[in-house]
Amino acid sequence: METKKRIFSGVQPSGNITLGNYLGAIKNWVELQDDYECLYAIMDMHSITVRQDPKELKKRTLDLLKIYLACGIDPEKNLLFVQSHVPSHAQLAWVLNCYTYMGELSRMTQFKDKSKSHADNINAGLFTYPVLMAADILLYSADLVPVGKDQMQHIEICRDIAGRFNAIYGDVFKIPEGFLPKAGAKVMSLQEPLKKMSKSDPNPKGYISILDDSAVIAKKIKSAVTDSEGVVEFREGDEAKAGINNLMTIYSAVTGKTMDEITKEYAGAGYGVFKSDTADAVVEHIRPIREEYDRLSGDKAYLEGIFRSGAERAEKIASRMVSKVYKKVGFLPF
Ligand code: AQP
Repeated sequence: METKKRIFSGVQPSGNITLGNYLGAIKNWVELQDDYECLYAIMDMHSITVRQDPKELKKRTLDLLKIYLACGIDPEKNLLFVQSHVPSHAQLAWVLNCYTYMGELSRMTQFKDKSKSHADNINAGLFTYPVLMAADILLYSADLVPVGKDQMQHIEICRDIAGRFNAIYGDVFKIPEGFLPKAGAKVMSLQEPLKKMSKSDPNPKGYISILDDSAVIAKKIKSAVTDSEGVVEFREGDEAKAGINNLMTIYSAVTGKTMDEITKEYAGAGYGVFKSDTADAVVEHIRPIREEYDRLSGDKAYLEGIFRSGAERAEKIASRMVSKVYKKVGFLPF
């Protein structure tokens, strides 16, 4: 029997899950769950590289599990767990830290961006974030890692670290591949369309949260920054069109229409109509997610069962890899 390829991915519970997180990652995961063996984690350890309110973090962790389920991730088919419940992540990350260079980490765009936006807290964890991410992936010998474009640089460094380790100790780690969605790989801020949409954006008008209500979504899309040309046309790389390119990306991702089809549909129509239809399409797309999320909110025991069994099953796989790595580097077994 042919064994399925393995997938690992995750999202940090560091804010309100955005349409960017959904289109760039979670929506894609749902499409992959039948053809791959999938592990989807809630990356709480990553999230504390930026200060979090402990109460909020706890709440958001459970909320994110509900979002995974509400988006259609089936807990019977996939392994769902919380990163901090599986100690192997921290254990492997430490070893990999010793096989990662300061120079390569200092080139990471996310580190540079977050050092600017959190200038009062440039901590070592923020710097070594990609090493923990490499551990997350390599622990499970994942073949593929579905991510948005912003995370591709971290996949590259993960591949470099794994290759370096393998060159010294033999074939220990599987070298993973990044996997981008067809549409929505990079959703931009609605207010600053040259910046990516982020859940930690201090301006909530810049992002759409999966849990925003319909009126809020419509208002945010209607006030999205565009240009004065009034032509609904996708022009890759044209900074002046960044706002409209972004809205077209969103519209295309939720309706499945191509850019050409959208351009034809809105020829001569102007931005008002297009924005209004985009808002409707997003609201309709999100509505069932929101409803399922609300339904799940009343079932704490069910959620707890999922993350408990997920952690046990994940640790079983991950601890085998940690033992192998410990042996390779020469730690005394006990
Ligand atoms: N704007 C985006 N467009 C497409 N994909 C995106 N992703 C994030 N933003 C976009 C993808 O979502 C997944 C989870 O991301 P994460 O939570 O691990 O961290 P992130 O990439 O740093 O996401 P945020 O929203 O920007 O979080 P904060 O503000 O906390 O840093 C990843 O697959 C990512 O590619």
